[in-house]
Amino acid sequence: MPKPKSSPHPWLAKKSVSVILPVYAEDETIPLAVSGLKQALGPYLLETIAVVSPHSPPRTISICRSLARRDRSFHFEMQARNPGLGWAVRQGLAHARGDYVLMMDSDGEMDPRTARLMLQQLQHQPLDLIVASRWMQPRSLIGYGRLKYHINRSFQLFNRLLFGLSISDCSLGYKLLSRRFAQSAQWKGRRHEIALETTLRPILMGARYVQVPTRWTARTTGSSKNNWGGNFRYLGMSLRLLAERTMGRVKA
Ligand SMILES: Nc1nc2c(ncn2[C@@H]2O[C@H](COP(=O)(O)OP(=O)(O)OP(=O)(O)O)[C@@H](O)[C@H]2O)c(=O)[nH]1
Ligand SMILES: [Mg+2]
Repeated sequence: MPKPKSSPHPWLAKKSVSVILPVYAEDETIPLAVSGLKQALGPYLLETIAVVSPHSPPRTISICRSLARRDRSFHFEMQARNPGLGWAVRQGLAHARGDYVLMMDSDGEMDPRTARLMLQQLQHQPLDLIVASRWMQPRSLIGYGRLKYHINRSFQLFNRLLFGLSISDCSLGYKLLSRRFAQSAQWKGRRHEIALETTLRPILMGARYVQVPTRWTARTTGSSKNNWGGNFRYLGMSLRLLAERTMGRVKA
């Protein structure tokens, strides 16, 4: 497997990564995500934990089972608590064994090559969280609706001001987080707002963080499970975390 180009810092050389891949009614994008991440993470990849919704169609489940049969580092897990993406991500985080967990979607919208950029950040400084941002470079959102674009942009600004963040994207579910934070945080998100919580909560807990640029491309197969009402759950999560912080209840 290819090693990252520059030689790793001795500290980084010993680190391992568990990938958490939530899956609900996807098909050919799953093996593409798995192979893309294998290439990007190379020898640092310890395991991929696919947490599959039991409401997925049989084809999705059979693709994941067959990946698990062929590859010992690919673990198939049926999602135990339902419904909701948040439960799936939390299940994966709880079972991860690597020093870091990489969270990425399985629907083909995220670029697996960004995972290598995240790892490279660890060569220079000790970090707990590296988030992928769609807002660092122009034209990084392909196929994103105009209204969604403006709402998302305003929401990022809102959170930056609310929490004094130095990152431009706090709601994307694509990031590398140290297992220490992943398994000590008191996660509350049950649905898609988990994508926001897995960035904000560790930061409020004191995680050292940076961002790297990524490109997001709208899915060409399947459909999003995130409906418009779900946007209010993101707002609810921001307010919940603000309240927790104000009351000194964000446990480190
Ligand atoms: N296990 C599990 N996976 C889920 C669930 N809901 C969504 N997913 C997966 O989580 C990822 C993100 O879900 P999407 O519904 O595409 O949501 P999104 O990308 O945040 O929203 P959009 O920006 O609207 O596409 C995809 O890979 C889905 O297959 C769920 O309830 N359980
Ligand atoms: Mg999606």
